[in-house]
Amino acid sequence: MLKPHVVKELQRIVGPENLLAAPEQLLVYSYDATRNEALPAAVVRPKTAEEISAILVLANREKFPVTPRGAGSGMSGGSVPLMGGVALSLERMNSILSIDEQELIAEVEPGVVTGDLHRAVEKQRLFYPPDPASSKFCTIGGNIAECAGGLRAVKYGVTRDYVLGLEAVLPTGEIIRTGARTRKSVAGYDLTRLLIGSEGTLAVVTKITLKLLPLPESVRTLVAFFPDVYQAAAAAQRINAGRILPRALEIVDAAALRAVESYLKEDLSSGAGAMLLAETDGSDDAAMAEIEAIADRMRSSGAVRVELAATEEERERLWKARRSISAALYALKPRKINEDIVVPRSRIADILKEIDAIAQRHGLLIVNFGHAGDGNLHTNIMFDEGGRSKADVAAKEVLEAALRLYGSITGEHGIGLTKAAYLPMETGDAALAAMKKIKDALDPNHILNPGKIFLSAECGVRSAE
Ligand code: 2HG
Ligand code: ZN
Repeated sequence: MLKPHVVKELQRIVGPENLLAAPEQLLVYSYDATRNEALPAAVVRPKTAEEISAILVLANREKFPVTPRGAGSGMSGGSVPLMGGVALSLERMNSILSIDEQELIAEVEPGVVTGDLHRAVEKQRLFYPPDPASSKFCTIGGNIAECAGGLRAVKYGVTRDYVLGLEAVLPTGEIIRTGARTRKSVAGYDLTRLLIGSEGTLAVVTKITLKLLPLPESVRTLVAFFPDVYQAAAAAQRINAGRILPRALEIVDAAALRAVESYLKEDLSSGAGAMLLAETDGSDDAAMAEIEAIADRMRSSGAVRVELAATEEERERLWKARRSISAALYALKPRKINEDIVVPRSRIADILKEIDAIAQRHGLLIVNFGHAGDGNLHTNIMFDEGGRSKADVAAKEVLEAALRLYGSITGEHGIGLTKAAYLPMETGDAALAAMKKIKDALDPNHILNPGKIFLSAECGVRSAE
């Protein structure tokens, strides 16, 4: 509960119509794609950095938590208002402020839907490469908070590689500008990179300067089916090592294929044991030559069927299937823990074997799909209601296996609340302590997104009143 004078003050800052407190409204802002949930005491929908600054100054004075929120499509609980308090929705800050064709930059507000930005810049034959599978509904602000990766990271990198500068409000209310509007700048510490991927714990980002590229002239897409996921992984590894650079290289195992086929009610694979989806881009000739080279490698690596998408509709159909897997898996079991481990790209088959052993040992269904081009696998541990504890043990073993192979516990979804207990396994104590010092320095009262990244007991979070 917030004290009445706090509610009044919040109403004054954002306008009464932008403070929501009805139970059904609170519910809408209580969860994300992990299905974790916690009710905020109120939701505020500010329009400007100045309003956000005033909210955060008030939060420090009155000691209530503030949890920033984009579209709520996150996969690690980052926007769940774990400690109650105020959910700060950036939905009204959703303008594409400018697209500068001379400088190849765009300036946007955090609430812009990523797919809308894609379309807007593509109209001007420009290209914003980061493309999370959720691009239809996720927002740029959330992408920045988690440093989203997505389908084109293998060639083009992740969100952080396209952010030149930010405007952000620090937890104590100061409005800062980081980075520059130029391609180069090394003026002082790189606060832009510090804030990207900080999961809404160090600042609320209010404006983003993005680097754009020229839109590639041509795109070619192919799908290949394999008898099993190990052959698909071996083919992906050969492509990764083969001096060709697709812009996407996705792997999908048999269980994920079956799930998405029944979800979309279409037969993509004629019962195949795994699928690889590859895409190239560039000039007409280059995109075609590269996709043919990839098709050759798929065939010689045991693909039973290799098909080039002949039309834009066919291409769309393939990507729709890929983007639907996350939702489709709920058809297999009512609950899942979805991981986004990363391993060196030459170790994909090795990690799949380890995961298979973990699944066998615990008698669990574990589904794998994801970004084979960058070694970032979505390992989904499926379970029935009541089966959580076994799934948690298996999840920890999956993360340990990734680390043993010199990988990482998260490639693009972030630590949030779902992986907070495991972060020390990857960072070690000294690096974790350094991260906590940064948090303490910028957010001395721990009002901004408490309970995320660090286990709440460790970071001394105060709970909501
Ligand atoms: C994807 O690549 C998303 O589809 C979601 O990152 C992954 O649900 C998942 O495990
Ligand atoms: Zn992904």
